[in-house]
Amino acid sequence: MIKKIEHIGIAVKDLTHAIDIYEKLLGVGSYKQEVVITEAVKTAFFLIGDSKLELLQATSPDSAIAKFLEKRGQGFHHIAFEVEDIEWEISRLRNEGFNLLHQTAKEGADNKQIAFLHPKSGLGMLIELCQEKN
Ligand code: CMX
Repeated sequence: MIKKIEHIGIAVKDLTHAIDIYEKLLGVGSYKQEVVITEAVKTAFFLIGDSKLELLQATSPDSAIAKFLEKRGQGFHHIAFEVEDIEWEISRLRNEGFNLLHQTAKEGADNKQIAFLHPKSGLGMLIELCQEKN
């Protein structure tokens, strides 16, 4: 079951500068900053009510975020849905014909197991599935 929109990911060139802008915009500080080695990103999270924003800066030139910035520039990168059982959801979506970039869940930021769908499967939107780790 898909429970809710967990966060929206925004690709940025300079995380420190982006944190400064979003702190001013939202009137709250980032509650967590984390380097995710497996995704080659540095992230910062904001909580506004029940909603989260994730700012993402690339940590290597071949990171997904570096390629995205090169092709499309800064801005909306992905939408993440929180799911009850990520392996079950991966299998359900694969059976429905969606193109899963990960056939099994992997470690993500903010204490999550994650998997992505190809943007062509999401009508031009990159979609992340995530589940809180126990
Ligand atoms: N949203 C929408 N479209 C996107 C996209 C995005 N975030 N990223 C790439 N695309 C588009 C490309 O522009 C390209 O479009 P065209 O065919 O029209 O040119 C198309 O998707 C396919 O691109 P590609 O060249 O085949 O693949 P890329 O090398 O650009 O990689 C993707 C795209 C989605 C496969 C890769 O970015 C990926 O594996 N992403 C999942 C992992 C990830 O994004 N990690 C960072 C976030 C981690 C975190 O949240 O902590």
